[in-house]
Amino acid sequence: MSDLSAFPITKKWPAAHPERIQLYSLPTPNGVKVSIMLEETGLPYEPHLVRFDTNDQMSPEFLSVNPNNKIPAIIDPHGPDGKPLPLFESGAILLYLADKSGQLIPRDAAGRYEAIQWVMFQMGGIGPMFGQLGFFHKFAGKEYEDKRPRDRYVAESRRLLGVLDQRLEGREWLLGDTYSIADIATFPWVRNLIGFYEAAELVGIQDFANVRRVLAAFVARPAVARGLEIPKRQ
Ligand SMILES: N[C@@H](CCC(=O)N[C@@H](CS)C(=O)NCC(=O)O)C(=O)O
Repeated sequence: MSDLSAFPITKKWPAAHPERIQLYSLPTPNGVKVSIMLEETGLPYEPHLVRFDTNDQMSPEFLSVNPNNKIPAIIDPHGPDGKPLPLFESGAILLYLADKSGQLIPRDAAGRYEAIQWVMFQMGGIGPMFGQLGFFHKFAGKEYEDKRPRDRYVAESRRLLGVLDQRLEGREWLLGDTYSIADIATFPWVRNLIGFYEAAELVGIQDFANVRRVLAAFVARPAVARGLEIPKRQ
């Protein structure tokens, strides 16, 4: 039986199954990357809901695992050398779970770096830029009279969608025939941009047929459909 009692986060979110990976998350585009990955790989895990309406992400218990106060975070009770491993940053978690499960990342070195490259492209480009577009288009920033910040993020998001679209030309997934963590990192953000952020028209999503095709294939996967709803909102 694993003992996670040394982790303060387990006081606020007790582990009913401490031998399973503990997931602290909310179904946002960054959060669902990890629940989708866990559903795809079949690794046993226990999800815990981190509520933003009560600022759970700012609690000392959550900060003890992620000092950057952002979901998702995990604790793997059986990390490297059999010791518990706490981890934050969705890209790092995807890589870790791919290595742990031996799934969704190519085994050859060149393929592995190609996957990492596209995960980094999402983490450094798509996530931050689409996120800013959401702020200026849908949230508090939409009240700003000066539309230049919004327009900058629209232009940058369109540019990034163009890069993705070109990459997907003649390919089933970002790495070709192989579905991978690169797709799991990327497509929750594309879905969010045109769904929750209601920015489909603003970014001209019609111009990106390959992106739309792969997004449709992504959301049709049963593990993706399950992961998008985990942890359950209360
Ligand atoms: N680079 C981080 C970003 C995580 C992130 O921005 N999470 C958002 C939800 S999508 C969050 O927790 N926001 C809460 C806050 O900023 O207080 C990752 O990919 O894990």
